[in-house]
Amino acid sequence: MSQLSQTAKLETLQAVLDGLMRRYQERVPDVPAILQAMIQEGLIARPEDVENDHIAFRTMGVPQLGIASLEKIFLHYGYTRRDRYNFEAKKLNAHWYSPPSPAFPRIFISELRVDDLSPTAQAIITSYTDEVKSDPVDALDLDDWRQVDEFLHKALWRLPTWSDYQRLQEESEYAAWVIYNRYYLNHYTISVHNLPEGYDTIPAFNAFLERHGFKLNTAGGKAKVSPDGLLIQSSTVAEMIEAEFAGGEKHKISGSYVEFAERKPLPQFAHLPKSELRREHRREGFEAGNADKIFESTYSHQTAVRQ
Ligand code: OOG
Ligand code: NI
Repeated sequence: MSQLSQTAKLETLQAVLDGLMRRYQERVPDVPAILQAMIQEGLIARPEDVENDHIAFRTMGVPQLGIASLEKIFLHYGYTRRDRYNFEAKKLNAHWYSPPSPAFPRIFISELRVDDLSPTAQAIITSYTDEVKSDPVDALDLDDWRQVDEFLHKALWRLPTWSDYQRLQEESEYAAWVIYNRYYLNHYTISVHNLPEGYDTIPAFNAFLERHGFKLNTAGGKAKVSPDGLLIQSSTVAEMIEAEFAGGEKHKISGSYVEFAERKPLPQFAHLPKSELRREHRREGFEAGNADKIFESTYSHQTAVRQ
């Protein structure tokens, strides 16, 4: 049973999100650079004016970790589990979560189906994840934001070796990403549909980003469009981070990226003027076909343009 009132819970959630965003902005220089370009062209007055459509995490699908563990944090703060997605070729599962109030971003959590990998890759992954003996979220006081903040940014297992990282990457780029980056925020998502005209669609916003020199993920085309045409997404290619591996060896690897989302009004609200459109009037949820390509924002065939 939680001891906190609903208001105190939302304050705790806000503190956890602020902590995630602080580390994320430091690790992804594209974030402050994009916000600066948006201010410079008059799209927003302050960074806080950006609407964050959703944030995303990646996890290792082993019994004591994975979606079932990480989601407990956000369910505790009032998030609701929504649709499940299955990415056959990438061997991933995912869920999205709707927030306790529209003031908070949606959350997307995916997990690697470790059991579906080769015995060699499974042995590498479990040699790290076996260091976590029981579900670590169960040991946290979720009403204490400092405990959650520390947990989300601490090492869950020893520093990987460069050879393990490379072996995993051959078989699953996602696995390699998680073995190093763990629960660091994978991306946050700038909502474009409420921006001024000329910037409020994904094709227009992509043009703005490219004019400023940002590199977009081209997998499946720069704009990923849902079959109903109402959810359009794009993303930058992940930032390269200087990563220290076991033994002090350093290599540049994929870190996190930035996503952009346009949610068009549902057909029954399409007649409303833009000023009257609220979140509930627009396309909700996610789209497996779009997500499948957005995952590739950290894959080497995309990050090659950053090397
Ligand atoms: C998540 C990719 C999917 C979306 O909005 O559909 C996604 C990831 O790269 O971990 O973010
Ligand atoms: Ni996303």
